Amino acid sequence: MKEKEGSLGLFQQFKFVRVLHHDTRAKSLYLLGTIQSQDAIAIIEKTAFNVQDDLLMNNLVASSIEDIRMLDKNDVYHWYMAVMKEDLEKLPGAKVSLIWPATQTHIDKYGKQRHRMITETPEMYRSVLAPYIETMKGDRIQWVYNILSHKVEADRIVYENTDPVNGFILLPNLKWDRTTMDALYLIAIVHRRDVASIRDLSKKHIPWLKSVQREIVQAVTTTYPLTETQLRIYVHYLPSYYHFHIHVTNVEHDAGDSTGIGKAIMLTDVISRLEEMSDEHSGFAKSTLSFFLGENSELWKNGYSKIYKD
Ligand code: M7G
Repeated sequence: MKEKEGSLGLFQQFKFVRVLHHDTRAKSLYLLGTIQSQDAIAIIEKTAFNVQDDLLMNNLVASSIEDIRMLDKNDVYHWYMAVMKEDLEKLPGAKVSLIWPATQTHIDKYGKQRHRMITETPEMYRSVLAPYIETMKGDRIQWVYNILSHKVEADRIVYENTDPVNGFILLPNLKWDRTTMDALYLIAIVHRRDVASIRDLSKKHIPWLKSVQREIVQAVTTTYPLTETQLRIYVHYLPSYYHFHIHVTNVEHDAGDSTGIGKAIMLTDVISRLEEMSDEHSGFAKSTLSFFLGENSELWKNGYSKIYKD
């Protein structure tokens, strides 16, 4: 195993404990282990084909299949198992992520679990979610502050508007391999710290949201070979991290639950819902919002399960 940037040591120390989840459709594996007696999560996923690579597309079979064995054939149908060529720079076979030290919230998030649909009224938001959000600030979003202060990932920034109120940083999501254009996945993290989720958005934020959307489109379309209509720009409710951020993916990318109903809301829909609100002071704090929630989460176990009681 070869590793760059000095993190090989961490993987070598990973002691397997149990499989948290095996997603056969996304071809990814979530493992719980320990490193130096602290919990660690390793996420291993097979990479998508890089269809932008001309060489690969010109002769996919000759250039990328190293070995092949026929399983069977029937009429015009032939099927095989194959060994694909791999190369760490141009054709990496897998993307691996490590969360260490991992908290119980991380373990709950990545473990296989059943889900519930929550219909959250403004009152439920105030009594259950708002106090929970307070516990999810600080250390839990240190990675966000590290990005905003250019401490880490600074060389990856695609675009930045440095204004402390209206500005944001656009950079690759850690889920993107930074190569496969069909799987493009960026994230825009706002500089202001007074918006934890869409619940904090009201009509006064409309001009700001519109300018953020405009700047994202401008930055992405000038940096990558994509047009505005090839982008899916959306937010999560519920997000995992309570500092306002916007997801930007290639519309072709299947981001699984991330784009699912009950979690993803298009930014343009957020803006137009705000525009339709009649009262100048109204916003999402007064809306009823529905979302799905994992049964392993604290928010279900110590929050919404007590309200639903079923
Ligand atoms: P979310 O809606 O709060 O969470 O989005 P979820 O989509 O995981 O439910 C946060 C997004 O930020 C996710 O898509 C993460 O993949 C991405 N992300 C998380 N971390 C810890 C990092 C990081 O350190 N760097 C970058 N670039 N992206 C991250």
